[in-house]
Amino acid sequence: MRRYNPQEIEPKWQKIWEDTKLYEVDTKESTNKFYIIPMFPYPSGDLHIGHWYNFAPTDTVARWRRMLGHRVLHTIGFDAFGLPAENAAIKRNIPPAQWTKDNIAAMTNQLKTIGPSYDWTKSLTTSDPNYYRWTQWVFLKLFEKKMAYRAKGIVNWCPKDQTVLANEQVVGDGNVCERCGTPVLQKEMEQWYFKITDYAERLLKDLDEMDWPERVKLMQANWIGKSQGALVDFKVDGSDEKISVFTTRPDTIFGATFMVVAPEHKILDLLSIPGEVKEYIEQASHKTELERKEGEKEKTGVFTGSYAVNPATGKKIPIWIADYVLTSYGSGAIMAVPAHDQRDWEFAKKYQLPILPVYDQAGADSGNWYAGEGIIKNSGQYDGLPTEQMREKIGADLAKGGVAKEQTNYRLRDWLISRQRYWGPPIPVIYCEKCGIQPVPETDLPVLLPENVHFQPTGQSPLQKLPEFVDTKCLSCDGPAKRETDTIDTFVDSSWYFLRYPSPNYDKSPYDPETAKNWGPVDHYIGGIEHAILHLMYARFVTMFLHDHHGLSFEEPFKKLSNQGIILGPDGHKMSKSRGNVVSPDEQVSSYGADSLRLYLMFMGPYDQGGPYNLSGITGTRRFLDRVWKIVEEYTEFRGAEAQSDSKDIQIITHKTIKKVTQDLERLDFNTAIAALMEFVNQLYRLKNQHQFAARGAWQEAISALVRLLAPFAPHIADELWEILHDGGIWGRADYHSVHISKWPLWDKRYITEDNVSVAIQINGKLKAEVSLPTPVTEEVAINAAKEKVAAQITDREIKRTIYVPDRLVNFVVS
Ligand code: ANZ
Ligand code: ZN
Repeated sequence: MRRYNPQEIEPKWQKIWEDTKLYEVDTKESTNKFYIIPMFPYPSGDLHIGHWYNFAPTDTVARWRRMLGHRVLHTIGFDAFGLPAENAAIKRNIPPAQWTKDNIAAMTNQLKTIGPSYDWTKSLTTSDPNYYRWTQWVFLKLFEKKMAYRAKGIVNWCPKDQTVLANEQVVGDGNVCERCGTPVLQKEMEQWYFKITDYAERLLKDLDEMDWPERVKLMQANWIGKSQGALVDFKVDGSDEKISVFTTRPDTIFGATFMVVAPEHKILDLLSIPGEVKEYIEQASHKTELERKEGEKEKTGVFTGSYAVNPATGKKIPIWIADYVLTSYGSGAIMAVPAHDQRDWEFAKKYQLPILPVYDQAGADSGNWYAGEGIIKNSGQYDGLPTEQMREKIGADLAKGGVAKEQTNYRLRDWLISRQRYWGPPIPVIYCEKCGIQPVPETDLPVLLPENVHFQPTGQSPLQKLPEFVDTKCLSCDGPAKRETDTIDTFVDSSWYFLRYPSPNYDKSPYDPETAKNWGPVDHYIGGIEHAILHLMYARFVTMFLHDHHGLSFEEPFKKLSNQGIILGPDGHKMSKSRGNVVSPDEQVSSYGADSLRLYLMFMGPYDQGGPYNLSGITGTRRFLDRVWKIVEEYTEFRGAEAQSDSKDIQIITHKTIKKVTQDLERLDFNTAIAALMEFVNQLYRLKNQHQFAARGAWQEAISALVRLLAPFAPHIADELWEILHDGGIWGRADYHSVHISKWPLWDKRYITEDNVSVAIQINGKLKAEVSLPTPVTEEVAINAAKEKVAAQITDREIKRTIYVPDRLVNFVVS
C-alpha cells in the first residue's frame, strides 16, 4: 500500500492543473457564471498565515461552485502601488519597481504552493502601465464631469509618511495614519478630491438591499452619517442679518436659551466685537479641527455682546462663540438647548447660562440634561404634544413663516486622492499659467511614472525634482507648462480592479462593457474587516460613477461580502515579528502539506472569528487525511466480488454527510463541514468491519462522495485519490477527469427524512423504555441513545451482546 505523501502529490497536481489549464475560463461565455475573488494583496514579499486564511476558504468556495456546475472566475492580482511598497523599497534602498517585481514573483510561487484554483491569465498588477493608464482614465472621466477637482482646505498630514491622507485613512481614537500609526497633523493645502459626496445618499440607500455583514453596513452608514433636520433662521437683534442653525431637534426650540457660532463664522465680521473676543477667535484659529474635537471635554467660549431672536418665543438670546461648534458641519452655528444636549449643558453650566427643559420624560432627572423623546412643556400652545409630533408641527409652522426649511446633512466628505509620494500613477493634468488646468488627452495615456527617481519623501512629490518629467507644453497654447507631480492614491487603483479581471487585455477602456455586463458584479467577495469603509466605500463609489457615465451595467460591485476573522499567534496575541509569534505558512506546508494546512485553517473555528493559531492543530488534520487515504487505499485494494453492498447504514451516513457539508458550505461554516467529514470517515471505518467492502453499490457511493466532498477543502489529495480510484481498476478509466470538474454529490432525501421513530429498549428481552429519535437512525446513534436511557438499570453489569433491529428495537443482553 502506498503512503500518503503530500510532498510528492501536491506539486504533481499543481503542475497537472496548470498544464491542462483546468481553472482557466473563457469569459466570452458566461452562462451560469460565478465570479469569486479575495481582496487582492499588497506585494509585501511574504504571504503570512492571515493571507492564507483569506485565500484558502475563498478557493474552497470557488472549487465547490465549480463542482456545482458553475462557470467560475477566480483569480488574484497585486495591489502594487502605494506606501508599503515604497517605504519598504526605501528601507532596502532598491527602486520600488524592482522591489515590487521581485516580490510578485516570490509571492506568486508561494501562492501556487497552496494550490489555489486561480485563472492566472486574468491576474493583474496595479503598477503595470497597462493597468494604471486606466486608473488615470478614471481620473480623467471624473474630471470631465467636474467630479475630480482641486480645492484648498484643511487636510490630514502624516508627518512620518510625509503626505496628505484621506479622512478614511485617519483611524482609531487617536486619529493616526492608517499605514504607519503616527498621529496625523492638520494643514491647509490645495489638493485633488473626488466628489464622493454626490453619491452619499445612494451609497447609504443601497446598503439596505445588500448581502453584506450587518457590521460592515453599519460602519458604512455611520461613516456616511446622514442626519435629517431643519435649518432655522434666527434674526440678529437690532440688525437685518440672520444666522441659520442646523438642528435635528426643532422640537426643542423653546428651550434654546442661547446661540453658539463657530469662531470662523462669517457673521462675526458683521457684529461689533470687543477686543477679548477677537483674541479668542485668533486663538481658536490656531487649533485644528481634531484638537477642537478633543478639547470638547473642557469647553471654552466668549459672549459676543450681541443677541439673536428666538423665532419661536420672540425672546432675545445671547450669541456666544465657542470652538465646540465646528465650521465644517451644518451651518457652523447652533441653537443651544442645554436641558437636552450634553455639550450645551456643560457649556451653560460653565458660563451660567439659563437652562430650560422643554419636555418631560419618564425617569429623567430634571437636575441634569436628558435626551430622547418625551412630552412637550414650557412651549406655549404646543404643550402636551409628544416630541415626535412637535417636531413635525413646529417644523411646518416655522416653514410657513419662512424661517425654517428641511435639511439633510452628511458627515461624509469628498475623497482626497492626491499624494506627495512617488509610487503611484501620476495625476494626468498639466498646468499652464495662461490656460489653467489642462487634462492630458486620453490618447496620451499613460502618463508614465519615471524610473530612476530619488524617491525619499521630503513632503513634496519626488517628481518635482525631475525637469524632464515636469516641463512640458500646454495643450492649447503650446506655451511652456508643467505637469502635476502629485500621484494618485493607491485606493484609487483598487477601486476598480475587479472590473478588469474578466477582460484583462481590453484596450479601449478599463473593462470590456459587454464582458463586464456578463460577468459582473462580483458574486462573492472575501476579505478583511479593515476595509469595511476605505476600499469598499471607494469601490462602490467608482462603480456607481462608471455605471452612470460609462456603460457599466450594474451599480454595486460586490453582491455578497464576507469577512474572515483575524488569526492570532499561538500565544493569543496579534502576530508580529517583534513578539516572535509569527507562524510561517511555508514551513507548515513543507512539513505537513498544503492540504493539511488548508484544512486546519478552516477547521480551527468559525471562519469569521479567527483566533489563535495552534501549532499542533495541523497534526490533527494531517492525521485525518492519512485516515482518508488509508480507507480509500484499502477499498481499492479489495478485489472481492462485484457484489452489491446494500447496507442502509452506509447510505444513511453518506447522504447525511452530503447534506450537512453542502449546507455548511452555503453558510461558510467550514469548520462544521470538516467535522462532519471527520465523523463520516470514523463511521466508514466502523462500517467496514461490519459490512465487507464491495466495489459497487453503497460502498462506491460512500467512497465517491467522500472524495468529492473533500475536494474543495483538500484539493490535491482528492485529485490523487480520484485518480487512484479510476486508475486502480476499481471503477475504470472511462470518462475519467479531475475531481475538480466532477459533479458535486447530491443527497437523496429518501435517506434523510425528518420524522422521528420510536425505538423500544429491552434488557434481556424485557421492555424497559422507549426513545424517540430523528430519522434516519444509524445503528450507533440508536445504541448510544438507548444505553444512555437505561444506564441506571444496567449500572455496572456487563453488556455481553447488543441486538439492533433497525428503526425498532435495541436489546441489551447483560450478565
Ligand atoms: C438643537 C438640539 C437640541 C440639538 C437637542 C441636539 C439635541 P447630528 O445628529 O450629528 O447631525 N450641531 C449642528 N451643527 C453643529 C456644528 N457645526 N458643530 C457642532 N454641533 C452642531 O447632530 C446635529 C446636532 O448637532 C444639531 O441639533 C445641533 O444641536 C448640533 F436636544 O440642535 B442640535
Ligand atoms: Zn496654455
